This record gives sequence, C-alpha cells and structure tokens, in this order.
Amino acid sequence: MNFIEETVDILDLLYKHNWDERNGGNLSYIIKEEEVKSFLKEEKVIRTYHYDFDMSSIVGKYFLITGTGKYFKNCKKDPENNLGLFKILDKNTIGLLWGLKDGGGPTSETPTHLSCHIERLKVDKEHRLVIHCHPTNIICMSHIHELDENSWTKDLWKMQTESIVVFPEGIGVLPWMLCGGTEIGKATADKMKEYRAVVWSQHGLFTTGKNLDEVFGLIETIEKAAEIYMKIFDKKIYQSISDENLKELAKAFKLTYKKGVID
Ligand code: 2HA
Ligand code: ZN
Repeated sequence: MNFIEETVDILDLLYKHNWDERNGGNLSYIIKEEEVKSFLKEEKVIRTYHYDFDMSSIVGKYFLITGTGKYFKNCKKDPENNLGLFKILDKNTIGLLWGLKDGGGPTSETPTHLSCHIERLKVDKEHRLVIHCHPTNIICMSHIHELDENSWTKDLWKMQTESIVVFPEGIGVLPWMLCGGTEIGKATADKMKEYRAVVWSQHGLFTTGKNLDEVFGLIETIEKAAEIYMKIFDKKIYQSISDENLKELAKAFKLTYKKGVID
C-alpha cells in the first residue's frame, strides 16, 4: 500500500467512528522524499498558498493534507479530489504538487497543523503526523470538566489502566478559541512542546505522532477514557485506580510520566 492508500483507510475509520462528521476534522502527514519520488513522475507546482507564520524549519518537506470543506467520508473513494500533496516552498509558501483536483485548497486548519509539525519535530525526530478530529466524549467532557490540564490528565489516567501507558505525558487543554487561524495555531503548537494531544474545548482534539497507527491509537485511547468518564462521573463510585496504582503502572512500564499530577 502506498501512503495515500494507508491514509485514506485511517480517514475512513475516523469517519466510521463518528469522530469526523460532515467536513469535520483534518489530517497532515509528512511524506518521505523517496515516497514522493516513486509516486510523482515529475514535481510541478499546480497552485501556491501563503501563510503569515515562519515555516523556515520545514522548507523542502512534503505533506499530504486534507482539503478544506472536504468530507472524510469521501476520501477513500476519491483521494485525488479530497487530499493534496504539498511541498513547503519557502518560509511563507506551500505549493500543491498533486490532488485537490477540483481546485480546492488545503484545510482551514493548515496554520495549526504546520505549527504543530514545527514544534513536534523539535522534540521528536521521528514525528510525522497531525490529526484533528471531533470525538464526542472529549467534546462532552470539555463542557462539564474544569479546564485544568493536570485535573484532565488525572481523571483520564484513572478511567482505565491503559491511559497512563499510552499518554504518560498527559493531555493539553485549550479553552474555546476561534478555529481556523494562526492564533489558535500558535496556542496549540505551544502545548505540543509538552503533549502529543491537545483538547480544543467544545470542538475536538489535536493529536500528533510518528505514524497512522500510533496517532489513531492515541485518539482511540483518549476518547475511550473520556467515554468511561462520561458514563460514570455522576454515579456512585465504589472503587477506582488510586494514585499508588498509577505509580505502580509507571514503574512496571518504565514510564516517564507528567510530574505534578499524582505526586
Ligand atoms: O475542517 O474540523 O476545525 C473542519 C474542522 C475545522
Ligand atoms: Zn474541527
């Protein structure tokens, strides 16, 4: 399978999980030069797009990016209209090399995506992927839970044994902000210095990682913890995972976990 086939499989799964209704959600994936070379006969810039933030550190890199207004539901049957392959041409310009055949542009959240890539590459050389989606229980939780990150992290860790193992660094949380611009992009990227997952209150989730399986797995695990939270938070609790249990897990799995949450 090539990178397009692998990506549309994941977009399809995200849609089927009900995390990307209508045109909700977007994805951007760093594609290796050799993969681009074997996919495109020649590199020709079809259209360019300009952004007012500094992309110097990623100039020359290739990105597969979902299109603005496009539906994840349709990506698998028609990748060439719904996705675009871009190259970062200079510090403010990206060029379309393939896709978005009907003339569309990259996702409105492109500033946030590229800002997150820039930050994650500073802390993880293997980083390649950003996925934004609208998982129901994460959105629910952002209505009824205080926005403090340590408190979110602790509650999600305590919902199921796997949470601290999958996201030991915890979860970032932003209050409601206007989406689609460079300001929310900066705020999200700033959180990405520390976290691979950031909640956009009353909107959804931004997640990052090395590959499609890792990021999809991160979304599944976080959303499942939020689902358990929503099912039990107002019930009488008889027993739960204690701070001591979380420390036992951290020791057994040799986790470097976020300090200040359980100690
Ligand atoms: O592109 O999800 O945040 C649709 C969105 C915007
Ligand atoms: Zn969104």
